[in-house]
Amino acid sequence: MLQTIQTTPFSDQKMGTGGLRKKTKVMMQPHYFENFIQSIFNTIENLNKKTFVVGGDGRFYNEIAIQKFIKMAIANNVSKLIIGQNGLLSTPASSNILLKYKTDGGFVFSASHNPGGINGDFGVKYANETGGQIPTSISDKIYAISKTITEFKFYEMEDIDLSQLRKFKIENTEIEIIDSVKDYVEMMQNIFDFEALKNLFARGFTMKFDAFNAVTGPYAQKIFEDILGAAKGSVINYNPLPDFGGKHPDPNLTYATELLEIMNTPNSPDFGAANDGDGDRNMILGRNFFVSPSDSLAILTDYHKIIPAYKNGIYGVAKSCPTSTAVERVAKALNLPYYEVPTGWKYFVNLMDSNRITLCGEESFGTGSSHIREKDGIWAVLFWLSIIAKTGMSVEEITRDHWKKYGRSYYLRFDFEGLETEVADKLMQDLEAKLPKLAGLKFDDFKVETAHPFVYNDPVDKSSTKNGLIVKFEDGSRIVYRLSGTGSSGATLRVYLEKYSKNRLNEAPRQMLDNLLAIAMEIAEITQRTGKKEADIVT
Ligand code: G16
Repeated sequence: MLQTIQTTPFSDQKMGTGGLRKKTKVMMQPHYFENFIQSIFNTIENLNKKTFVVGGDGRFYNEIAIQKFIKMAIANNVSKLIIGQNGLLSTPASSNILLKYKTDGGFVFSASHNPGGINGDFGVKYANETGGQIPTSISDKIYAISKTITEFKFYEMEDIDLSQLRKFKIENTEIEIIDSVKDYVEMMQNIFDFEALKNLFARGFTMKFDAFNAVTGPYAQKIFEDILGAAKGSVINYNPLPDFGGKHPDPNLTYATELLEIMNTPNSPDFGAANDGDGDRNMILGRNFFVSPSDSLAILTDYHKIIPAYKNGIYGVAKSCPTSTAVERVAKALNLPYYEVPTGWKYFVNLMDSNRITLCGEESFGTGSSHIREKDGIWAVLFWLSIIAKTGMSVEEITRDHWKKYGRSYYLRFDFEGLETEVADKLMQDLEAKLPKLAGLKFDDFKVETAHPFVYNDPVDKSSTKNGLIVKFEDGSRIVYRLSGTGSSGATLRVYLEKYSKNRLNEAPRQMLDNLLAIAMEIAEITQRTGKKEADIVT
């Protein structure tokens, strides 16, 4: 039965860098989710002609959110929904389906790498027909509507069984429940040389992939174990669970403890990797060896010609501003067009759509290419496995070889979490005001060359975005300050440090960056303003 339900607006439904992300309990408030979805629907014309892809990473509230979404889509007369079996779809799989079947948008219910459960986070990622997350112009519109919304449409009915692959119609809405994994696997088979990868595993190569009990388990088991022949048990924590089995599905040195323990033993597997909750982020490990995401992007770029999909060349490459400059050196050496964009995958999308770039990546463990319009965790793993299969080198050898050729960007990110929003905003404002006075100043051995906000002028849509503050030193070292856009409460200050060396290749990053960290703390008055003497998380 169709219902129009009266509601009152919420004031906090502004999307961040990864969609709308909130504490699960905030999302569970009566009408909170419904208001947001209706606000999106209200920005879309001719819903009766639109098809949307729908899925999630399996976290707590996923099932309820999907059922609500279906009922609202029917009530809003949406033409068709393509839904992942059991409500599961990784973000990259959703982007692929969205593009492959030429649909009008996609919804992934996930708070990405943030923890799940009733005391964790929940989120909505909304992509449009580009396959990527919507531009700011649209999210601003949705936010404006969410602040004045007075009613939403709902179709009262029994929940739908999402466990069977089938196609049916309710009122005017066609619903198709599809295999969540099949199209994604086909896409990967079209990009990589699966025969070469099968041979690698046939030769006894070993790996562990940690899916953190989130959405990538079924994708990873199918690809690595069933198709490529990796030993059973190569994929750990493969079962998507509502609370991720208590794990924090953030693939980095802080949270991937189980995998790190496995990889840091003398008899470890040859290769280790992890993906985040919704499968768009990746971490790459060798035996007792970590590859920084910035280096990973540079290395993949350098080796692109060995991958069938890129063997005839790539358009260009891009990184987000805080990502290290390693990839810039590769782009220069290979004579590739190179771009630096603000943090947020959506900024890469225009560059991909206009054939300016093929590969791109971010320090925040995201790497991808124009095969879809999101970053892609399993794609990055297959790319690394392909390099190993081709060169016969280990992860560590490949990375050290890269440093020998190009020099090394020592790189770390320091996160100061749980700050009061006003304190964090004021710190950034005051720092920005101070930047012009920093040029020419000397801190220890570091002389400031330039200090300015990062401003990006999009070459395609001509929009201008300011995000982050950069202090660059004469030796090429950089400090970048930025507030996170993916938190669910309070503010997180991120401080990104980079120091380049052509010859010193074997130092511990922390040692190389300690002086710079002290300078970064001093310039932004971090301790005085936040009370924190050190970062909460270092990655
Ligand atoms: C999202 C965006 C990424 C971006 C990240 C930044 O990632 O999709 O492009 O790098 O946020 O996070 P923050 O603003 O906290 O630094 P995800 O994986 O959370 O969707």
